[in-house]
Amino acid sequence: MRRLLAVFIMGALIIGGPVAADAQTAIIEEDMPAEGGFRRVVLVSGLEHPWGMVWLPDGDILITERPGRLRRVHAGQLVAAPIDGLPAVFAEGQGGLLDISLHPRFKENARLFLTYAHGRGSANRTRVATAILRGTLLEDLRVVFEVDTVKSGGQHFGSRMVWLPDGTMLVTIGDGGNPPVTHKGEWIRKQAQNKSSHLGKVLRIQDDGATPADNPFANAADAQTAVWSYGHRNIQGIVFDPLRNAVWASEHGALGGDELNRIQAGQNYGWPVVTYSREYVGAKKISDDTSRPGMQDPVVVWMSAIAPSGLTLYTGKPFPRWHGDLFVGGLRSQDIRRIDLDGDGRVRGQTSLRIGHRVRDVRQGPDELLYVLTDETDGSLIRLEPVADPQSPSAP
Ligand SMILES: [Ca+2]
Repeated sequence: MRRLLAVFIMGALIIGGPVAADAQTAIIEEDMPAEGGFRRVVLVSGLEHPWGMVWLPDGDILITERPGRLRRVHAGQLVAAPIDGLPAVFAEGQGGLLDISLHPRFKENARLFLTYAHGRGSANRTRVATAILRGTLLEDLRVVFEVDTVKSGGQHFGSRMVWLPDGTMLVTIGDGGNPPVTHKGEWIRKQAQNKSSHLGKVLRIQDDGATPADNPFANAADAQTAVWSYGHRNIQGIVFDPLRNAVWASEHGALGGDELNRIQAGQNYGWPVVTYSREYVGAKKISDDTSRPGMQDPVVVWMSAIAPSGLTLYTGKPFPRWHGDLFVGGLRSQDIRRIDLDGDGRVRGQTSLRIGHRVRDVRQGPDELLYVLTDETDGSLIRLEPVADPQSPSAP
């Protein structure tokens, strides 16, 4: 990559022990060079804080709006009436109706899944619900999972969903919020290290909300059985990578210290014991340590926060240069970061797809183009389409 301004630090130098050859962290200190070869086409506008999207088998798109509505895009047009039958949501701060996902056997059962914030300002939590989509209506709405630990305030609900090839689902849950939010007399964010709380975790559940018997802590006395990985602050991007049989997640830090992690079952990703982040108030270091034995180092750290939300792996043909790369949405950076990966998942470089709006979600559509949701009162669905790019070796 041209002008890759990243510092690669060998994990061995930090933790002093044997590490795998690929145990390194790309620490991004500066803006990345702009990626070319695409144009932005606004397909739909007038979406109020859109958060997640999914394609139906007929090509229609369902889009969640954080205030609590589910919208349908049919034949390229936003259907005026929202879908009926949605659950009531706690729509304050970062809360509301959040992610959406189709059951792996949607064609047979018409089941979709929603995550949302439930409750009130003084007591709320993330829920996962499922319902059957019939035309303009959700039927048989059922809550299949809810976070065990009740929190206050409007921060850190997570909550992206992704299905694994075995038919189980990963769902991301935030740490409960920044100081001064407390739980049992200490900062609630410490719950990210407490395996007996769902806060600050990636969870693995079945489609009925039960926990699979082969979860890493299924038989541990001191853990919630749904825990898949822990030590997370707030993950709003997760994707399964079939090319490398890996799970990737983008995670909000506090002031600086946003992360991309390769998520492995049973592992501790450090928050808030190890982190590059600083406190919002006073910019004080949250920890003196950025790495410790027994904790997983991030693959990428953004020292100037991009505020990552939405993550996808590009596997299409229209952008051959991007094949096998990760695309990370940035709310604060108002761009999408292309993480150029080699076949083993090592970072080769990073570029910026300038969007000019807060990016809440980025996905690959069935037409193998990239689709973007912008987090605004008048938010948009944008499609990225290829154009001739002089940088591309295949360009004329
Ligand atoms: Ca971490």
